[in-house]
Amino acid sequence: MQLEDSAYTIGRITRQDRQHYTVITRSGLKRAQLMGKTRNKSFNKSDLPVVGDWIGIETNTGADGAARILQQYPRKSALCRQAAGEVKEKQILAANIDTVFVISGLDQNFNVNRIERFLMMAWSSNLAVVLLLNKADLFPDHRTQLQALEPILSGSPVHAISALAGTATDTIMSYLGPGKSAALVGSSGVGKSTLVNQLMGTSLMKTKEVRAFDDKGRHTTTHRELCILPNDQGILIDTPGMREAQLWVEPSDISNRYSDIISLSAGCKYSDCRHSQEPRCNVRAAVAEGTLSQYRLTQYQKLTAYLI
Ligand SMILES: Nc1nc2c(ncn2[C@@H]2O[C@H](COP(=O)(O)OP(=O)(O)OP(=O)(O)O)[C@@H](O)[C@H]2O)c(=O)[nH]1
Ligand SMILES: [Zn+2]
Repeated sequence: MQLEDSAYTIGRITRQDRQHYTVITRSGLKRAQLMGKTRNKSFNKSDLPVVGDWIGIETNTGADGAARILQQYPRKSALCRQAAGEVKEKQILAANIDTVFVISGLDQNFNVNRIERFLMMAWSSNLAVVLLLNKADLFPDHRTQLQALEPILSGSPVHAISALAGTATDTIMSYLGPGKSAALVGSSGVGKSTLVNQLMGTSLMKTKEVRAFDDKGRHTTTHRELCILPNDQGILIDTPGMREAQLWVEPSDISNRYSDIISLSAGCKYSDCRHSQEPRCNVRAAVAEGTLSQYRLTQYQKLTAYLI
């Protein structure tokens, strides 16, 4: 790994527009660009730098003001999904994050299946997930929604919040802090921008020049964007509204998360047992005995259905 010297600066990508990047470095925000050579070298699109990645850029920028990206550091984690389009391809939504906040409205946006898909996207990326149910100011009684979610949460924490009323800050901050990064995902209109505005407070205005603003001067999510929260409270990566989470599931994701079911399945009569109708299924036997929950098995079966 090359260490920082006067010709070389380390930074973290805050924003990406195709091969153009904004990078936060010790000396402020810099523009950076991926060289054709690096682009072609990357066999998989998912190897290219994304928001949240740590990179090394040249300190002196070119005539166009953009520095060349010289190096990309290995990711400690990545939030993945299947890229939209015909080709089956992995897409990285955010790199080097500790937690995924899945945000849903308590209003007509509330949809258990959709929420479950977002949770599964985080689980299959091997990331901790926190579910935020927004617009609680409009739905002070949200017991029905919480009950409907009970089966799918698998122990993930859930919080009813109001981004608009500004009551969410303490909840969000309890998962963040110095050196911590989280990504915010959810469908359009659930309140992601409202929440980011709330958390960023006045410092949002300070970074105005690198943000997209709508005609009311609010922050709008048109790109994935890394926001540095004030007072060293951590980092939040905002993502544009997604209609649906298309999952990207690899065998290792399943074996990491469901090692108990995989061990149990060694005792099934058939080695390719799907643990649904097959006779002498050791996994269903564990459910019948109460040592494995039916929900956990159902989630496992749903995730395996997405295996690439
Ligand atoms: N009542 C209420 N309205 C909210 C709350 N949070 C957001 N809204 C409203 O919901 C609408 C959508 O909020 P946004 O923050 O733009 O949603 P978004 O998730 O960023 O949407 P995209 O940018 O399309 O992804 C706006 O009119 C907000 O004022 C809340 O806690 N309570
Ligand atoms: Zn079985």
